[in-house]
Amino acid sequence: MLTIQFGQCGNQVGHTLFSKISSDLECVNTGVSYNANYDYSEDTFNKWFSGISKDNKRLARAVLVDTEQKVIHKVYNEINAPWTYSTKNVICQTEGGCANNWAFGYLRKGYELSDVILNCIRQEVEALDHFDGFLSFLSSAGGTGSGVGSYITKLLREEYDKKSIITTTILPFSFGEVCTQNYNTLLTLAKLYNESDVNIVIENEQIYSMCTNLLKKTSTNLQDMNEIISEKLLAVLQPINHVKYSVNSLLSKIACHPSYKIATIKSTPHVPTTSAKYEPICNWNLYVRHLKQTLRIPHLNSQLTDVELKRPSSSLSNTMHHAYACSVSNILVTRGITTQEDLIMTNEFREKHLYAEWNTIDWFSHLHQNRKFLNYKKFLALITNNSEISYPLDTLLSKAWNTYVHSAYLHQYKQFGLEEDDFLQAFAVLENVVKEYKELVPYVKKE
Ligand SMILES: Nc1nc2c(ncn2[C@@H]2O[C@H](COP(=O)(O)OP(=O)(O)OP(=O)(O)O)[C@@H](O)[C@H]2O)c(=O)[nH]1
Ligand SMILES: [Mg+2]
Repeated sequence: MLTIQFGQCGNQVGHTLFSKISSDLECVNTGVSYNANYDYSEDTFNKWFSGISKDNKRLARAVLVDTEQKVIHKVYNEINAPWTYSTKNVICQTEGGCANNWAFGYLRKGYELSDVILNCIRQEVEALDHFDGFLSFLSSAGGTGSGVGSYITKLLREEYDKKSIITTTILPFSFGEVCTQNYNTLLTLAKLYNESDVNIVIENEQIYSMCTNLLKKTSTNLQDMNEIISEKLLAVLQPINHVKYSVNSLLSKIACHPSYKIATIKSTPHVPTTSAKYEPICNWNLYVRHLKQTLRIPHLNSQLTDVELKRPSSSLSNTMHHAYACSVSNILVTRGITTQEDLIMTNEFREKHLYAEWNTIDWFSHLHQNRKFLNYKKFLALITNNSEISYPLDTLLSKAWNTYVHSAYLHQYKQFGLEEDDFLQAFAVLENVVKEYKELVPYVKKE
């Protein structure tokens, strides 16, 4: 795996992710034998790091890209960590960013930086015996992550047509950030839809609510949010027991149909670090049920509180008939020790009515790792490709369209050569994605 961090958000999220991987490697109480932990550590190292630096730190297999120095300076100069980046992989311009403008990033800066970035990527890839694919981080709202990130993804698709490209896109808060964020998000999601194999979408608003509701933070900052985002990603991406589990096999399962390539990750338990020691540990099946409930959708007349923002609890009734999102596919990843008295049952996720009617094989997989993840006795993540994504995308489309019909801010994009046709194409791509997801029909048992 080669990770690529674009822009402020991409670099900050990527940095937190590597710090978490490092903490995971250093956990002492792993719950497994010395040998099992050795294998896990070795797989982790090979997956994320390219070697050891002169001063004995792990070298992240990451390429850092930004059009301004501030953030890269900050992440690159963190000296107390047991890992670091290769200086040659830091690609950074000195002027002031892409001004929250996708066109500036895509058509100007992306083009300017592309040779340097691709050379750097080639060197990393050529040094590997076995190369799985790319994992990139970017936000859709600014100009660098969204524009340069989309441009480079397009070039990677051309050059590495057989390799997997997983993008992780952070969506902005719905109100109060920058006025061009909806255009940038529209253009990014539409471009990435064509170029990447799967786009893992993370909504900042959801992550913020998880911080306030579950971690009981009085004031939540980006770092707190990045910790949750990293835990979600790593719960899925860290090594799994016994299986030769590659990025490709994950992709083929989660994005098994070319019209549905957006995934989200639900995870549990997230607990305040201050009280982590005293938090009760539930049995596996309660957590599994909790994650299944995150797929519930509200009944017509009742507002459903988002289950991911609640603590797992046995009071969540399973007897009532709920409506569930229609999934293309789901993968459940569980991490921790199981016992005869506390086995993991996944029947609930195998129920056919949760899945699209055409999906008759391989709609659900369960992967497990005995070795504890970070310091969690048990940790679970559900990577899901389901119809619920149509709601935030629909909201985004109508906001972007409202601005577009008034021709607001369009001149900022036109000055870099982005035309109205390009906008209309992006609208068409994303509208089609929304339509496909809305039209998913769950399997119904025939009499
Ligand atoms: N979760 C999270 N979101 C972030 C972080 N930093 C910025 N964002 C979000 O990213 C969006 C802004 O994009 P940036 O990543 O700052 O922009 P950029 O890619 O550097 O592009 P320019 O600065 O315009 O060149 C907003 O929606 C922010 O909420 C972060 O560390 N974590
Ligand atoms: Mg920036």
